[in-house]
Amino acid sequence: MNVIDIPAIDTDPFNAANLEDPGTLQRVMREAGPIVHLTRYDVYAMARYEHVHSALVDWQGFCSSAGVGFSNFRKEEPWRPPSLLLEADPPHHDAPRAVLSKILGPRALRGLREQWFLAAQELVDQVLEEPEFDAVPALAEAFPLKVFPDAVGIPAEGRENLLPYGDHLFNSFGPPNELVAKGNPQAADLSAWVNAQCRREVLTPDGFGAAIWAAADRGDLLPEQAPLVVRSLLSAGVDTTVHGLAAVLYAFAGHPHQWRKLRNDPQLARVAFDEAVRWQSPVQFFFRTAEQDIEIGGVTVPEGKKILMFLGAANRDPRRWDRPDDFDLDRNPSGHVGLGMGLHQCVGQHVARLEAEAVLTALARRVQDITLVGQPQRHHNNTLRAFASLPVRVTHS
Ligand code: HEM
Ligand code: OVM
Repeated sequence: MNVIDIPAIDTDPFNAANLEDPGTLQRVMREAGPIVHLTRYDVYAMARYEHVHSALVDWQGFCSSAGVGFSNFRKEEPWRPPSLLLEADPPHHDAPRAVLSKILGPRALRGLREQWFLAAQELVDQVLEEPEFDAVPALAEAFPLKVFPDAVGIPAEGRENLLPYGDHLFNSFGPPNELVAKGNPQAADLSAWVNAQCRREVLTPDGFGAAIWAAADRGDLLPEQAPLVVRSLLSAGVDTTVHGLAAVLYAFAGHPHQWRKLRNDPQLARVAFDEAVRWQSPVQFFFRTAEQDIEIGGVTVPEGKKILMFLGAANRDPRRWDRPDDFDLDRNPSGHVGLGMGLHQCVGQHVARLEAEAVLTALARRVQDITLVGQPQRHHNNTLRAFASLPVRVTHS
């Protein structure tokens, strides 16, 4: 089989209708075959769990160093210096990855647990003073912004730049459409601010940022790598958890029976977070680039071509998941690809889970019912399945 035999799909995954509701396109792409050709952009795409999973673990065939967005760094100048983690292959990927894995690992996070649980209780107590509120600003944004920048160790000033920077960065992994154009005028200023927060002098001595610089002192990183590794935290660590938390709050607001399960057994908080990440897939896709001509499901993708890996579609593939569209705490969501898989699997996942666990535990203590009192509003982003607003009403003790 050659290119002309690969199912062709002309739909734009990045148009407003598909960003608003990607379910139909996800199904069409899964049903069309193991790999499809998105003719509008001349890129390939995979949407079935089996194939997305195998490509994610095959870093030699499907490389990241040409960028994990639409733009091919071998042909186009990247808009910012490439990430030493996300946009790198072994052997360059190895040292930065080893450093961050340790700094963000479960053992290292033990020291933050108590603090973050207290911060979540405080925030929840304050939010519950009103019976109705918008859970996006009040919880999904407020909690990560309350704990994460402090944990990295950046100064208080300018933190309002974090979400706009992430929003533009995640848009920039898509094609150069109007969402990217809308962010372009601010991109240089936001980037300059973020880069300035990665300098050793501005970071507090006890945070993740200082730990990265200490790794450079030990020789685990080159000194010039340290600021870029700090930048990865500020790039990937905020918007993702905001929309991850929004996803789990949205899930519970629409599934009162599942909320009762969590209340009866708050230990389910972690499963709930992973199930929400599977169900919503806050990061919808990343690209890879074919390192050589590569065979997938009987067809050949030519060397150098970009391949979109539709994490959100794989996470709802009925070939892999029973009743994939149900949010259900009784299922085992492990193996979902919402945090990636293989070498690049989210190095911040323990941070994300700890944030979610803190917020859900604090809510489960006090909230009997959480229900939507208006239509949730989506925020359109080329990569993120994001929320602008989640109006909820709660009854609580
Ligand atoms: C990698 C999603 C939270 C930092 C990834 C990848 C995904 C992902 C899908 C894989 C990228 C690939 O395979 O190309 C998410 C989601 C999150 C989340 C859905 C929250 C719900 C975080 C947090 C941090 C973080 C809190 C930082 C503290 C990173 C970094 C990478 C990464 C640095 C690159 C790792 C590498 O290439 O080795 N994340 N992430 N993420 N994530 Fe996360
Ligand atoms: C990075 C980075 C940026 C965005 C996302 C991400 C989801 C990583 O700069 O390393 O992972």
